[in-house]
Amino acid sequence: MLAAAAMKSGDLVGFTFFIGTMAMFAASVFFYFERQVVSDKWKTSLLISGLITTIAAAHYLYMREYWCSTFNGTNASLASPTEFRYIDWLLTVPLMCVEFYLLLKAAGASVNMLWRLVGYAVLMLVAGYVGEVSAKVGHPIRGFENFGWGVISTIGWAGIVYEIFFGEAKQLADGSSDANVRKAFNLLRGFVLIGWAIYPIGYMTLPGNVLSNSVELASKMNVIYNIGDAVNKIGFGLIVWNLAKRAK
Ligand SMILES: *C/C=C(C)/C=C/C=C(C)/C=C/C1=C(C)CCCC1(C)C
Repeated sequence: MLAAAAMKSGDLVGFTFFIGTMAMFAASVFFYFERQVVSDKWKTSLLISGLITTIAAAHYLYMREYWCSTFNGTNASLASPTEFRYIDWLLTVPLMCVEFYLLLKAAGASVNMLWRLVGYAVLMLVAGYVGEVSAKVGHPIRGFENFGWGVISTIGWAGIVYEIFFGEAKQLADGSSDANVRKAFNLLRGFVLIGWAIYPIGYMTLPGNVLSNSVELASKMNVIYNIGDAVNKIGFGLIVWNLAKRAK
């Protein structure tokens, strides 16, 4: 069933779904193999890196199928694989929170901190999902509604940013005696601040939102999301891998 949808020529978005699938698979293989040779201390972290890209790879197979089978030849298809996208994120973003927890565990990270991060992530994603669906139904205030849910979602993201730039996570990292941990923490939180900002830009291209040109395009948004996923999921994993490689 997965192989049924051929990519039609001119489908640039479908192309990015294909590349995304392969990049996520390749990154997964890399993280699993490298996990064998790093110090025991970071094996769980590398396993999580691999799970993040594997979950994404599986969802990309479905999203690619969905996209390619509904593509109408003009790149103006409205059929965005919203459900697969958000199920993927609902699994992988909490796992990224787990990466922060594992990184700071030796410095004293509490399970409470992990739950706070996961709670913010769930708020961010549930509000984003509702907002994206509201952009599809086509009632007169949908742009307003879509924008409003985007604002609520941003509060969740801001919670995570607060936690790692000012909250408990930051304090723990500052207190860590391991310079490699401090460095990895700084890089990972840079991804959350800058890399994750790619997603709201994609969201704002939805019909009625601020970057929309009022044409019904789901294609721009999906290209932006696909770039965001490649940067953030593989980038996050590589930082954890680099940390694990340096550890004695
Ligand atoms: C691997 C997937 C990741 C790292 C996904 C991250 C997603 C976001 C940071 C999404 C954020 C959003 C907003 C901040 C506002 C608009 C709605 C969202 C869900 C696109």
